Amino acid sequence: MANYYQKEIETASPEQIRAWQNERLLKTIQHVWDNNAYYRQKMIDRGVLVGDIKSVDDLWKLPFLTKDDLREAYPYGLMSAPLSDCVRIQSTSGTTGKRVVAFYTQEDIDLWEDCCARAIMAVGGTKEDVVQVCYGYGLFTGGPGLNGGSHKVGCLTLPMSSGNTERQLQFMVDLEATILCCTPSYAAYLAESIHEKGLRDQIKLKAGIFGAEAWTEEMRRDIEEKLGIKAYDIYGLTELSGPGVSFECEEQTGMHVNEDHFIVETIDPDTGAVLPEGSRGELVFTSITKTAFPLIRYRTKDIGVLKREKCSCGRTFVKMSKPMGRSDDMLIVRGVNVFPSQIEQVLLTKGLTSNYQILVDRVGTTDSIEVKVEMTPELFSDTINHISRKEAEISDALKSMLGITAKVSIVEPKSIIRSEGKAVRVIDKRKLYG
Ligand code: DLL
Repeated sequence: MANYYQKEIETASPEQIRAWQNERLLKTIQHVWDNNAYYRQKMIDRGVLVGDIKSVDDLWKLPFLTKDDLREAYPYGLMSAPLSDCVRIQSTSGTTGKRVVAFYTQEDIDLWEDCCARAIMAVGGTKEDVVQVCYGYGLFTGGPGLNGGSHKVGCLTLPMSSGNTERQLQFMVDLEATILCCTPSYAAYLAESIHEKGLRDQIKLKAGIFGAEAWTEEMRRDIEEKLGIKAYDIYGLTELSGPGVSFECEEQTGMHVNEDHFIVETIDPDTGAVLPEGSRGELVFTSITKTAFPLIRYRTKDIGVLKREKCSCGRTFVKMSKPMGRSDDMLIVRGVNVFPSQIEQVLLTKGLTSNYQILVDRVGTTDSIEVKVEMTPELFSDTINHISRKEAEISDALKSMLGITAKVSIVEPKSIIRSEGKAVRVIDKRKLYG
């Protein structure tokens, strides 16, 4: 039986959802026009006035917003409510350039937490559950978002934040946590530690809500098997609120976009043309219920596909595929596009783990790519010969997946640094040379 936080909304008819979107879009555009000089100027430059937008069908007329706009308008340029109405900021972990800062009124936080509550209930969460939140707290949205959602459902919430794995495991066992919220890479690390400490029989987890970074279906199966749970995906970004822009239901076949709060489009990343639903493209979101920091046609750089079909859970919101990788994450090696997720898929299919790292370098004018992956306990007792054969086998599989040759090195257990938040999968030394 499907479990909902706001059943009438989550299962509303497509006509009803469209009606909400039309009404809220118009309200948002008017609000932004009145309160945000930066976006108003963008509209004027594009020759669009408020009156030109009569419904969602006119969305394409509006200018895009990008992360560069957010950086340019930093810190207050895209705030659309008086400072006195704003109660919180969150920020991206951006390592280069200016950070992106998002603002929230109390109502914005409230609606965001509702989205996270929907995600928790979609995985079967009820007030009987004990939710262990080990996303980072603070500026990162993962901890605060899921924490708020868990409170709304009425779950006992463990605000662990990231790191301190020993303590995570102690609370997980002692307090009998049933739902785990963290990045998939940290979930894999926790699973590994649980096995090493022989705690598998003492944990009561039934579900995990994992997101904030790309992860493959192979990694999902690996985590599910190791922890004996169902692993669900959750997507979001700071600029749009945080986690809960979309979330997976029991069907585990893509994430329902909270369409009463966000309108989603897919566009051709090169031309900006809107693509029909079902085509692979860059995901673009328009927030339609936010006050402090509404974003119109925000380009995420995440590549995905939208599917509007009947879901067995009863939800009517459109589903987005797992983002197939950010256009930012894509490596171009010897002219070939390489996504880390493709490499992960090969490694896991070949019986290795998600403890891997991709090193890209350039010698002279030639790019080189090396994949380091840790040995599994089975391989550890194998002969050097056998390990070399395994390396060659993986290299062949990568060649057929990517079309280029990658050096594969099976390295000692525990030699690749574990991640407590978003994993760093790629070290691109070419960038160091400028
Ligand atoms: O990662 C918000 C979040 C927290 C989502 C916890 C889910 C769970 P940012 O740090 O601003 O926000 O990063 C946003 O992370 O544009 C995607 O590229 C990536 N991302 C987020 N969720 C997923 C996911 C949070 N489920 C950026 N799968 C986004 C793949 C994801 N990538």
